[in-house]
Amino acid sequence: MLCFYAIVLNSFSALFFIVLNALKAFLEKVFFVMVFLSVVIPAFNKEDSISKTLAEVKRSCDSFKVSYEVVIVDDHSTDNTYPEIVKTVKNWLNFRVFKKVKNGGKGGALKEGFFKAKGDLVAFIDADLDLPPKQLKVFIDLMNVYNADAIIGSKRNSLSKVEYSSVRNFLSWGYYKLVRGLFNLRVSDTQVGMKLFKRKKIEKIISKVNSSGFAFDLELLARMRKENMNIGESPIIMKHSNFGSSVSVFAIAKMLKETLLVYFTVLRG
Ligand SMILES: Nc1nc2c(ncn2[C@@H]2O[C@H](COP(=O)(O)OP(=O)(O)O)[C@@H](O)[C@H]2O)c(=O)[nH]1
Ligand SMILES: [Mg+2]
Repeated sequence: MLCFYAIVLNSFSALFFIVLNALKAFLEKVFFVMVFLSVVIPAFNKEDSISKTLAEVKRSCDSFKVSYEVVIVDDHSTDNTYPEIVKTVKNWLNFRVFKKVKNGGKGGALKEGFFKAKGDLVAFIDADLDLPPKQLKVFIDLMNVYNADAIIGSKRNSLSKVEYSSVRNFLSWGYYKLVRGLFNLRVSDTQVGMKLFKRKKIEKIISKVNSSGFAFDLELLARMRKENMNIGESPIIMKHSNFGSSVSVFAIAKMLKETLLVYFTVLRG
């Protein structure tokens, strides 16, 4: 008799676990399918702005009335960025945070965030409020209108409103000329920290991107162009450096080196 009860109990527990696993797989599948928009935010030493940015991203995305998630990648910040993120998002279930064990540059963080993202559309946005997140809605609408594979922000669009220091303006202009000279990209600005992509369209391409610094965006766009993808532009509102900048002489030198590498590997390769 005891043996009979043991067999029944065993069968019930086995059945229970099978049902539980099936339910878990089902919920994961439903949740996976349901995410329309993933917002990826690379964060490096942004302790002053990160909480405000995340709150604003939440407010904006809630107002879009779409299913969304936010993926934050802390690139081994040396200040209080990571604890600030954890404290801010602790009750927001659709916000996930990852911390890199070593600083690897903005491009590396974006790539990691992209592969964690589940949405049909993936947006990259900067971790400060230089670019108000609510304008992402314009990017989504433009993507629909043009059936584009990507919509990228441009400071040079005639409708853009940009507040920028003259030094940064000059550097940006110089980089634009360099990129125009080297690449036939047909975009007016590769570097704005707000971009939107169709995940399925760039999944394979992004895994090939090698630039880990600020030239990541350029390499991704160059590779997309090579595959004849449709890249559209959006006007932006941008007020630079509400919260300081991490663009150093070292970062610029790395970016120029990576840009030349992209020229030789992607274009010529
Ligand atoms: N992951 C990562 N992100 C970075 C790094 N440096 C800058 N960023 C991010 O890149 C974005 C733009 O940087 P920011 O300092 O605001 O530059 P600026 O606005 O162009 O002057 C922000 O989201 C930063 O957190 C880095 O080394 N690693
Ligand atoms: Mg900034």
